[in-house]
Amino acid sequence: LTQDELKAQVGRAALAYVVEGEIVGVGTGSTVNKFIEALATMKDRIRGAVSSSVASTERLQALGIEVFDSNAVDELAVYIDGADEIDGHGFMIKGGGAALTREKIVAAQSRSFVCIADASKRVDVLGAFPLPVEVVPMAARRIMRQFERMGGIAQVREKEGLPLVTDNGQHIVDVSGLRIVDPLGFESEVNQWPGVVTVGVFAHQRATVCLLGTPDGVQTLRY
Ligand code: DER
Repeated sequence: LTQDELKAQVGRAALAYVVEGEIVGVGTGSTVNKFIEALATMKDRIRGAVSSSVASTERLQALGIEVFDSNAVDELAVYIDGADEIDGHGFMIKGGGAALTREKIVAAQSRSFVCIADASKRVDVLGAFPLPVEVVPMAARRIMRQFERMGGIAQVREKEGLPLVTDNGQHIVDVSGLRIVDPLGFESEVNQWPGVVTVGVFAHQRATVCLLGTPDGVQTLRY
């Protein structure tokens, strides 16, 4: 099975967690794109979606699925999203797709978080994937120094030679070389550095279920 087929496999498997007649929380990324394609097959049996990015909103709307503003709904039953890494507790590194802020917002208003990922995302300790951190541009340099003081290697994410600008008009710093042994503590610590918008550690908003695509089929991990 190619990685693309593994993503399609878990994208389809996630349909089982969508509550009919309700609004579903939808994340961002190539695995979520497979879920969105699958979701279109049941679009008449859901009310619509709350989206975590402009990119996902456009894909949902192109398939005839109504997208609601996050403020228009109370709690969502389920949020479906991918991850760059997920550990044995359901703690994740996210933000590879630069949508981490809105992803964490929609995850926070959802009662359950179903992570869909291919087996390559499963790790014991978070940090091999460069940690995305959304920052207010004027604070980038100081934040990068603070990560370097903890042994990280920080760089501003670029797109076509300029700093990438997120849906929220901010920049992203990617930090490699970290070994995050206490995701809850790390997320709380970095969250309160001045200028940090969102840190891509999802520990307080961890997954409740992970559908892991493996060559032997979909593994369901619960946390
Ligand atoms: O940016 C994100 O958080 C995405 O969900 C990312 O973590 C997963 O993207 P992928 O499904 O394209 O690997």
